[in-house]
Amino acid sequence: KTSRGMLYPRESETREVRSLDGIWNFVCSDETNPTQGIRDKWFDDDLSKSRPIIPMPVPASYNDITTERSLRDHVGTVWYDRKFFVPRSWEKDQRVWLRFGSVHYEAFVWINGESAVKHEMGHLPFETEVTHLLKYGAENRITVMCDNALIQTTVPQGKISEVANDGGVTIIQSYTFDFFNYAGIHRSVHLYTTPKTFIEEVEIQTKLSDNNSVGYIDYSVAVNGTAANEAENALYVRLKLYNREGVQVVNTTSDGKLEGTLKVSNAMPWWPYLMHSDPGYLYELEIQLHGANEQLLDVYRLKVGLRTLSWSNTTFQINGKPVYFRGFGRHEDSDVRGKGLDNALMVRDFNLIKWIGANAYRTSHYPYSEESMQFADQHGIMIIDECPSVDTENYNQALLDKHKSSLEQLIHRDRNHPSVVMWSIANEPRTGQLNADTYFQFVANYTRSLDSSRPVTAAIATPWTDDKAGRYLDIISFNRYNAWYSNTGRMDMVTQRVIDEATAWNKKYGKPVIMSEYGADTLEGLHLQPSFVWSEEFQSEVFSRHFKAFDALRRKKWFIGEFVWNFADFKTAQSYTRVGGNKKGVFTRARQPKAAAHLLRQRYFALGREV
Ligand code: GCB
Repeated sequence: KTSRGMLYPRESETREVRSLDGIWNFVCSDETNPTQGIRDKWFDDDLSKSRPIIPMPVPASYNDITTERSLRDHVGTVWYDRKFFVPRSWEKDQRVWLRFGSVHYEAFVWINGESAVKHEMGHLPFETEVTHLLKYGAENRITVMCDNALIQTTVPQGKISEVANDGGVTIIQSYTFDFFNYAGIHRSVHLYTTPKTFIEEVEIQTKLSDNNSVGYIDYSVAVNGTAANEAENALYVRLKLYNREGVQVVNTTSDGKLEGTLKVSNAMPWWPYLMHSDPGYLYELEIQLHGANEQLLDVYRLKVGLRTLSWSNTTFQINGKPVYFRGFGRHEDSDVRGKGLDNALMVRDFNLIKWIGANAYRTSHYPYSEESMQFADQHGIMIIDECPSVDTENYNQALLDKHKSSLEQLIHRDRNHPSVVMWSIANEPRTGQLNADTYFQFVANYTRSLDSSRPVTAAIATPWTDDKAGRYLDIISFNRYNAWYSNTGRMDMVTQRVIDEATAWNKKYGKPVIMSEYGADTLEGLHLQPSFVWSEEFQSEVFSRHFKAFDALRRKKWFIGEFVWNFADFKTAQSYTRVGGNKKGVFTRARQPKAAAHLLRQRYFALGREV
């Protein structure tokens, strides 16, 4: 089943948006009795009526807000609620929608005690119409139950077990992926209105003429609501395109159809950062929905970047020019708020990305906020957009269905972003396992059936000799930790091994190759000369040894990118290999540079200037 709607909530002449962000009431359920709240109908009344509540910020992960280990490590359900008013004016000729940017992992939502929506999967938005559930000109209550349990058929997978502890038994959540399983209401909660008949979906595809002087925007609009059913033929759209200076460059109507192509002369192409003096150029597309008698029904605006993607067995091109990716794997992660959306952090991160001269990142290992995707569009940062499948194993049909659903939701959400240049269908799946072959054939083909305008990749760590998934990909990405997980400390065993492995992947599949992860854990301020694991010297030296390999590889056209692991230090589950988390960041968790950042900056700017 494909999702519908999900346009980013934006105000317009016909739409209002209200945020429900703020401090909510919060209750943590008993781990051994996770369904108690459902049985006892906690959604029927204020959570604060019968039990002690803690104040909880939204958006934020709940794990690191209090000082309690039990909440940080909680497994199972937690509850949130809050009150809000809905103006009387929303009762007439409107629909009201409730939209969550993301809740990890599973969400159940009630409005005034009535079930409103359920959603499974973190990092992806969901919404529902709540027109009929609201009290207008009055106070309302929203209740959310969130469940963070990961099992073998969730994306990502995890395992739950009962283990004896000092006093009895305890529930343990285990997972193999290397980042903390933060949970809660991670992104903004919005109420927004649309007219009764409204623009439900907008899909665009852009391309440029051969000399990049003319842009084309294929658009298709889906309409829903009363008039859509009654008089579909009377509906049409008027499209106006404005350039960045606000000058209207196209104004056209669709004559009874809801799709067509706009032609933009003297086009300003969307270019990646440092590839042009004016990267990230965006137009604004205004979509007006008109009904019978030319009545204006709805207006929605969308940023559009004009660019062409093309790829072959040897290259990847934007607007006809070969692209070499230089960037990072990242995480949405920071002190206190965990994976909660934070505008200050997001803007700081983009400033650092530009400071260091990167032109790309991969949204390892799940979809990032819509706000950050918009920011990447604006700044010309290319995104390899990854679904939440990480460390996939024990392939089964239920898992496949959910994996496909995660891609459907991701592509549905992100297909209009010029910054998104590739889909990553998994990180480090166990692609040596027998069933991996057909499993990834299904996943890759499904992805192409949803969007054939972008290449498909996956970040693979299985040795190339054993891998069974690469033949279904357009671009091969591989993760490898020379001098860290293999041949620890051996600086003399990096360069040739990187060259050999990249070459072997290319030989095996005949596709372009990216090194999507390499790096070393580095404790800021630890200095050891000659370099020694965990020191700043070590990280810098590991980088330089890789740079040598990349420079040799770049002479072959098929080697198209290098991504450091990781942009910044981040939290993980507790383990003896992690000192306060994964420290492979080029920046600290507080977003300050380590020594290697300065080295990387020299390289990334030099690479950026070459094009
Ligand atoms: C990997 C994973 C990444 C880990 C990294 C590491 O291969 O893709 O999630 O954090 O290695 O540092 O171990």
